[in-house]
Order: sequence, then C-alpha cells, then structure tokens
Amino acid sequence: MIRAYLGLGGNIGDPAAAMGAALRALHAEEEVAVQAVSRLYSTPPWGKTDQPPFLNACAAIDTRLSPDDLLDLCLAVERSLKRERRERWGPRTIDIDILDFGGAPYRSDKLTLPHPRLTERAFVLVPLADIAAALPVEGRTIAAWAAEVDAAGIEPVTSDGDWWRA
Ligand code: GSY
Repeated sequence: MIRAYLGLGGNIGDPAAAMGAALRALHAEEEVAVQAVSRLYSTPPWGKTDQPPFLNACAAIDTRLSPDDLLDLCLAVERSLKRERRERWGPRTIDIDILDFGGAPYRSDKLTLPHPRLTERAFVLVPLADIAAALPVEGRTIAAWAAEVDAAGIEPVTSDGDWWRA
C-alpha cells in the first residue's frame, strides 16, 4: 500500500455533501482506504477571484492503485457526482486532486507529482497541515510551507475530520 494525499474542493451546490460522497465512494473501493481527513475549510477563491468562496479539505489514503489509475478513479468519482466546471479556474461542484503519492516524484501524460502548485496554494496547505504536517515536499515540511503562505480568509468550518462520514 502506498500513502497518497488528495485535495478536495468545490463551490457550487452543496460542496460539503459532494466531498463527503466522494470520500465515501473512494473508501468503498477495494484498492483504497481513507485513513485521515482534515477539517473542512472555507477558503477565498484563488485564481479567478470573482466567484463564491470554496470549501476545501485534504485526505490521506492508502492505495494499491498506480498514480494514473488513482487519477482515473478520482475522475470517475467526480463524474459520478455530476461534476460541473464551466470554465478553467472557475466555479465547480467538486474537484479531486492528487497532491502526493508516496513522497516520490512522478510524471505521466496526465499527472505530475507532487502537485506542481501544492506549495503555493494556501487552500491546500492549510488543510493538508491538519493531517500531514511532517510530510516533506520540495525540501520542506507541509507545516513549514503552510506557516509561510498567506492564509487570510481561510477558516475551519468543522471542528474535526469526521464530517465526511455519512
Ligand atoms: O483545484 C482547484 C480548484 N480551485 C480552488 C479551490 O479548490 N479552492 C479555492 N479557494 N480556490 C480555487 N480556485 C480553483 S481553480
């Protein structure tokens, strides 16, 4: 089993329900076990700023899948939740990103790991620090990256990581 980290987010409809359903769907797969989930956070939109705030969270999973097969599974789960994304960087019902896969660099046609923008994105680093503070990425821990990034406006909306359980 390989430990991987996922980032989840959305800002259309009921993103908390979609993210919870996505984590339960992943956990129901034989090759995936959700091991830890961060608190759920309200986060200001990054990139295209004239859109509603997002809800974001991160999850630690153990998996037997390859990185590309895990990506395909995440995309299938997004599709099963009727993911809507109307424009690049724009609003969406749910996004599931693979952030890190066993701490090893990986590159394919579809995927670059660790996620190339992981260390720039407060909406990823803050939740990820809940469950993977000591994880090294690009020579520093997630806690160190999270302490440096501008986290203005990022607020937890749950007190623990149990929000995804039905
Ligand atoms: O995969 C990234 C989707 N996304 C987000 C997001 O998840 N959270 C916030 N706060 N801003 C975002 N902008 C984009 S694109």
